[in-house]
Amino acid sequence: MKTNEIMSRLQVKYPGEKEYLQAVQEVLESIEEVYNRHPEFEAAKIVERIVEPDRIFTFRVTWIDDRGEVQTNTGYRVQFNSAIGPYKGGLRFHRAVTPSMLKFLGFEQTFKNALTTLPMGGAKGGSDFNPVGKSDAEIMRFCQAFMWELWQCIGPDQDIPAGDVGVGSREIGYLYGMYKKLAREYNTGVLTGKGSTWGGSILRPEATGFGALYFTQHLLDKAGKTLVGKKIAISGFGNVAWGAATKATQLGAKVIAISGPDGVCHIPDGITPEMIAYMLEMRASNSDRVADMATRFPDKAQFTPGKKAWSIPCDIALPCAFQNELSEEDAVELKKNGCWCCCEVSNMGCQPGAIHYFQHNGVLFAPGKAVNAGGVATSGLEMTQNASHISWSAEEVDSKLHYIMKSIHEQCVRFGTQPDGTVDYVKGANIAGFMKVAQAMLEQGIV
Ligand code: 2IT
Repeated sequence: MKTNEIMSRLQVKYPGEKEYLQAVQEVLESIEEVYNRHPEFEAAKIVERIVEPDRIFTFRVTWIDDRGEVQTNTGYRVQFNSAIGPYKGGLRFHRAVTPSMLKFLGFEQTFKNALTTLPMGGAKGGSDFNPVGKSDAEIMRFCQAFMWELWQCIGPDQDIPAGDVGVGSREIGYLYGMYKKLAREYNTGVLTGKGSTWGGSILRPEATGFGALYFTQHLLDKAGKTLVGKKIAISGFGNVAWGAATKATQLGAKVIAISGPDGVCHIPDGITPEMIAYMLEMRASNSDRVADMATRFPDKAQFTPGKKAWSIPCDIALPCAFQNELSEEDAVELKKNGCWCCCEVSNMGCQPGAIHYFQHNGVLFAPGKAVNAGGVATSGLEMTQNASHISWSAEEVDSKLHYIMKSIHEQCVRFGTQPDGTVDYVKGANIAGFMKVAQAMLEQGIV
């Protein structure tokens, strides 16, 4: 296969699907060489098949806002690939959601899930519903209306959604409540990220951020460094940023910045447990404003409007917000200010130019599909607990999460070690994920 030829075909077929084409290009560039050593992949047209979702459901979601006005949004579920297990992946509620965004996320999810060591296929879904400024009652009515359509596409052995941007445990609660009413099925395994008293796994809320820091520890260890005393800049203040800030602080690092769409909060002495707890309140308020942190803790945090987390000098950058949030310009500024490591926690958080810059200027870099896989891995652990009607302790879940992140790091090293001994984590993650899915597709014939 030739990446350029496949990309040209996809560009004609899916013009304007920017995020999807970007995600596919990154994976194909990484795997081309290995792929071409396997004529059996070529014969079964694995690449042509793996870049296409199995199916996409699109549906209208109509609901009534607090003023009594009728509102209409669009809902989607992209079932991308089921070669290694049932469809699995989150739901994103954000005003910018498009089929392109969900296709990129479903494609990434397929390889990420393969890295977790657990049997899960890839999927993603969501809606262009904008949660910013919505009341709790509006969120509930929207979730119920969304599930009215979605329930027919999902099931505990078929497709298991979870949260993503704009969907946390509150939304999963409303979605699950409606699913039960419609399906008359009381198997908790249909969604993950549930509340801990009704089937949710302990540590699932923390898992993406915790897993990201465990991965970072392994990466630093391999490079002969440690987290202790390091300054960390985090973008975002949602669920993922919260988990990352919690674990980074526990492990002895200092989180000196968090950010939002309105600007950045500089926290020179490092974030405190009270401030970390306040991140949850900020997320629950649906105001999408990080400035509130500086208002609440004026002695500790200084807010600068319009600036990103990447403007604050740090050792390690952890993008935890949204795709393409870190540009090449940001990468240059980070490096100039002393940053020497970037672990991508958001899905495709770094633009291709930023990754290229990091990799060619001595900045350690690891991609989201490896770094953030602890979230979906713990969803997989939640599915296991649901299927066997048991509940594991925090210690049990944490040790399994630890083991999984170690294994993901090992897979990256195995497939990504370069002739000079350094590790290309992008290549490593993409090849490891791809080989597993491709091999499964091959063994299951032309379907
Ligand atoms: O991007 C992701 O991996 C998630 N949003 C979590 C998906 C899941 O099914 O837990």
